[in-house]
Parts: sequence; structure tokens; C-alpha cells
Amino acid sequence: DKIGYDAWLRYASIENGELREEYRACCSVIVITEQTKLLHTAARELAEAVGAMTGHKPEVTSVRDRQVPSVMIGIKGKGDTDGLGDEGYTLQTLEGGQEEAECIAIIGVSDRGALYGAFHLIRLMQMGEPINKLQVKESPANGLRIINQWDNMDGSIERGYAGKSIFYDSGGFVKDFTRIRDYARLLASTGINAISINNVNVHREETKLITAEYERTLSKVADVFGAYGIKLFLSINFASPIAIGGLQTADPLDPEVRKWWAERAEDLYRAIPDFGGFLVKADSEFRPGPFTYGRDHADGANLLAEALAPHGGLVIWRCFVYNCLQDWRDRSTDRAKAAYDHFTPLDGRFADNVILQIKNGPMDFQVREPVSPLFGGLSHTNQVLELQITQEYTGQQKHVCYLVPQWKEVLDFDTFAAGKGSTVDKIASGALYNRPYGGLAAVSNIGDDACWTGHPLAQANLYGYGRLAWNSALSAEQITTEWIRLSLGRDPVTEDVVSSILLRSWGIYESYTSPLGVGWMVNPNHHYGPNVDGYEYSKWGTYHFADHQGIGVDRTIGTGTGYAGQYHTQPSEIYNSLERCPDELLLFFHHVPYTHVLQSGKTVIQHIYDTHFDGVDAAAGLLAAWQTLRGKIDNAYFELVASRLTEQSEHAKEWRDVINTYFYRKSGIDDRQGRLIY
Ligand code: GCW
Repeated sequence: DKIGYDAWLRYASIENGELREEYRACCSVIVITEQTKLLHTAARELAEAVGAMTGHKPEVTSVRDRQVPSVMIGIKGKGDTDGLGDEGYTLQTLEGGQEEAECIAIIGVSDRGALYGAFHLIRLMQMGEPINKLQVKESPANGLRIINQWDNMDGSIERGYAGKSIFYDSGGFVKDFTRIRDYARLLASTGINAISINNVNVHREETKLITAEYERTLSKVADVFGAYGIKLFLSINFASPIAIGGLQTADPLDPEVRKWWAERAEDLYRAIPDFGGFLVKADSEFRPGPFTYGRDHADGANLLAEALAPHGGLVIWRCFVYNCLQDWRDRSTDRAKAAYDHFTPLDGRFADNVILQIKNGPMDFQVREPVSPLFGGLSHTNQVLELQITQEYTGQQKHVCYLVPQWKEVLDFDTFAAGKGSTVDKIASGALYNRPYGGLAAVSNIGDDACWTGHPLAQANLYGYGRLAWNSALSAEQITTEWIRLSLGRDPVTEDVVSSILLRSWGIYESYTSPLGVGWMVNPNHHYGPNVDGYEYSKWGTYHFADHQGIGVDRTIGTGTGYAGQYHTQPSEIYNSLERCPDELLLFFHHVPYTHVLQSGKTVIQHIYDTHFDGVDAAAGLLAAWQTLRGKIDNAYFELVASRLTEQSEHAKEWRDVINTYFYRKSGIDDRQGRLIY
């Protein structure tokens, strides 16, 4: 019943005897050079891993016996480590001599760096790599590598597909923190260094998380994460001064309000000295914010920044701000334009400890969207890229949809903001504009489900996010291989099959769901399953405008909403052009007749039919591929994945038939291949 619980920290015994002996010998003793919390964690983790993999658990000590081969874990301190930043580390094999045995030195710039170094060494052993000639030098590409939990204190998780919260239960914190600790381990092993533990939609009880009532419990939670180098953040309610402070207003410029927040921050830092800061969803989907008081988002963010600054805290301010009470008859409002319109005029006005958190696309985590043009629209503002690991619109962890390839596309997208090579990756990390803060944020996909993520293969998304946040230059293939070897072992056939399932899955999911970048077409509220007009006449601004002649949203500069003009010249010209716009985004930018011929040579309608028929076959193919692995992996794990893939394969047919039938009826155009459309 604990299927997949250990995820990528599953330390299977090393089968190759020679390798096992090498690891055992190199790691027979672990020496820590200083007594810090994180060095202790590093040593304990390494000892456990070596013990499980080799059958011999190394002793942990603080005195090195030079005659005995050992792993030394220490801190170098800033200054003498050229360009490694605060969190970097080196991993080196120091050859022994006559007097001295061989030693592996894991040296962090800080003790957090050393912890990452220890996890690196563990990973090498799990991968079956040699460790007797190590010359590794690593530091993270992104300063902030944060996970956002959308957990509520009643135990539910907004957009959660893997059970209930591991943090809360019926209105309070859980009593037993074991799972929280195990989650911290998983996160730290991939390099995550921050977490916000409550939903950005901050409800009544959660609003009180910043009060004395929760101080003690929070400081315990912070300790659990702190032992793994992860800083604790809280989502706050912008109207807290009214809701819990007894004030009449939450106006960011009101002196009483400023004082109130400053006091809250002081109390919080007294209880949790290494508290990270606040995550804020304001003026977004009915959440309170500065607009109520005629103030803008710089005023709002700076209010909190001022309160946190004396303690080194950060304000992470979300840019998911748009009109969610739109009238579908109003063709002049375009939700895609909203974030750019709201935030670019504020560039340069945010305090130094404010970071804007920007969703990867301009809409909302659809299977396919262009990159948000807000990346490229801000040069004097700290930014982080927000990704969604939880599969709200991508199959809800019933379907396999491996998102690392999607995230790679986003990171690699060239905004041309400061000339060629101005990728999202460089903007988010802060490198392009030399910003003090930057990084990646992502909405978690875990719950109290035995394997954490509902679908065991969805663990790969969480792992992949952490690895990309650490090193965005890793390829999707590399990350996939790592995840498979760590989680499922090193059988080459398993590796081939699973990596092909994972790497094809996003494209397959896209093919049988909404076509050509148009998005949505899901059932309202829960967002699972096909419903072409589910959001077509709603207030959320999510339209496809299909009629009997054509489909798509005209977002061009000349005749459309002008959204295409929010990009810099190079991408803007491409998107604005009917001929050059990439097929997969055509309907995001253009309204075209069903007979429009794509770059692929197919008409739009035939593309819809073909991808939906092919997508169903491909989904069945995923199941068939998995079936070949029976007997090669743990049976319970195997069956669980098989049952999910079966469900996916069935559900893909539902998608195919609803979508194809809808467009057949609208267009009256036959499928060239004469397949069955209802
Ligand atoms: O995607 C939408 C979700 C909401 C979510 C919101 C957001 C937390 O449907 O459930 O609210 O985005 O990102 O704030």
C-alpha cells in the first residue's frame, strides 16, 4: 500500500557486485567538518542511502581518520569559491597516497550547498555512475526555486488530484509531520529551496496563519523544512488588516495599515527567524487587493515589502490579474492581454524585495499557449516564472502528461527583449537584467495519496521541475533518464519504454484535446473532460468563437485584439502573420475558416479530425507499451499505472468523439478518410 512512496529516493540494492563494493569502500565513513543542522542532514541522508544500496551503513563522525577512505562533507564559505554563489558545491575525489586513504570531498559554499552535494553523490550511485574520479562543480541557475501548495486548512487541495493535504486536516495542521518531512526530503533532493504552504486563495482560517495563534505550529513546520534548507512562505490575504486586524481599511498607503503589517512581520520573524516571506494573489478572481482603494499593484506589493525588508523577507506578487467578469459579447476585452497591461506600466516601481510571479502563458496553464509577453515587458523588476505541476488542464493525473518538454519550450523561448538570446530562462533567473532575485515557482501536484501524485508517472513532473529549476540547461531527455533510473531501476528496456511514454505524452494529450492552441473546451469548474462550449459564453474570457465557417481568436494587430503586438518585433511579426504563425498556436492568434490550409498542408478541419483519431490510437499505444513491462517492475506499481493508462485510453475516445462531432456538425465538412463521426 506504499506503492511509489519513496519516489526517486528509492534506494534499491546495487546488483552489480563490483560497483556495490566500490561504493561501499568509498563511503565507509562519513565525516562532517562542522556541526550544523544541514551538514547533519546531509550526512544522515548519505548514510541511509549508502546503507540501503550497499548493505553497509557508514558511520558518521566529525573526526577524520586519514587511513580510512571516507566522504568528507564540509563548508568552504563564500569568497574562495569562484562564482559558485551561496548554494553551490564541489564534489571531488581526492586521491589517496601512502599515508592517506582516498576521500570524496563534498564541499558546499554554504551548508545548504553541501546538502545538495550529498544528494548529488547519492544520485550518481543510484544511476550506477563511477564515483572514484569525481570533478563536479555545481551551482543553481535560479536563486529562488519555490513550490506553491494550493492546500486549504480543511484538508482539501485546490486543483489537487492526489488525495488530501499532507499539511492540514479538518481546520488545523496535521498532528504527525512524518509526511511533511518526507516531502521536504524529496524536494530538497532536487534542489528546491522554498515552499509556500497554503493556497493563494486565502480563506477565513488561513488568513489567521500570520497571527500568534499559529506561531508555534508554524515554527515547527519551518524547522522540518529548515532541516532540508527549504524556506517557509505563506500566502496572505491582502484584506487581513480588516479581516483579522480590526482596522476599517486595507489601503496600502494608510499609516495604520502599514504599521499593522510591520508588526505582523516582526512577530512572524520572532517565531521563525528564517521565514521566507509572503506570496500574494491580489485583485484576481475575487481576491481583495489594492484596486479597492484606487491604488495599484506596486503600492500593494511595496506595502508588504516594507514590512518584510527589515527581516530580509520577500514579497512574491502574482501577475494573474484579469477581468473575470467579462461579457462574451464584448469583443474588445482580451484576457490574454491583461497581465501585460496591468504590470508593464509599473516596471521599476517595485521595491527590491518584491518579485513578480508570472504564469508561463497569458491565459491559464492550457496544454498549449504562447509564452506570456510579460516576459520581455519588464526590465527593472524581479520576476519568477510560474509553472503548474498539478495537471489541472492536462489530464488531472489520470492521464499521463509529462510537462518537462513544455517547460523547456517556455524556458527556451526567445523574447528578443534585449536582442537575440533574451530567453525566458535568462529573464526569470534574473541574469538578463542582472536582477537581485529571480527563479522558478510551480504549483505542486502532491497529496496524501500513497505515491504522492495519484499517477505514479506524474512524479516525474515534480522531479523534473526541481531539476530544471536547479539547472534549466538540462534536456528533457536527461531529466527523464534520471527519473526513470532513480525511480524504476536501470533496466534498459524499462528505460526505453518509459522514456518514450513520458516524452510523447504531452503531444498525445494535446492531440486528442483542444486543437491548435485554442485552449479550454473543458467542463466548467472541475475542468476535466471535453465540453467544447463549456466556457464559450461564460464570464471568464476563454472563448474560441467557433461558428459554421471557422474558429479561433483574432489577436492580430490589424483586425484583432492587438495581443500579438505585446511581443517584441521578431515574435510579434511571426504570431501576427497568418502564414508564419506556427500551426500549434494558429487558433490562439487567428480566426480562420475550417478550410484554411496549415503549414502542415492539411486543412484546419482535417487536422482536427486526424489528430483526434490519431491521438486515441496513440493513447492506446501508451497502454500497450506499458503492458510490455509486466514483470519488470513492482507489480502493484505496474498495475496502478496500467489502470490509469486504461482510463486515459477510454477517456481519450470521449474527447475524440465530442470534439470531432462538434466540428463535424458545425462545419458540415466530411472527414476525408470517412471515419466514424457521430
Ligand atoms: O487556474 C486557475 C485555477 C484556480 C487558481 C487560479 C490561480 C488558485 O482554476 O483554481 O486558483 O488559476 O492561479 O490563482
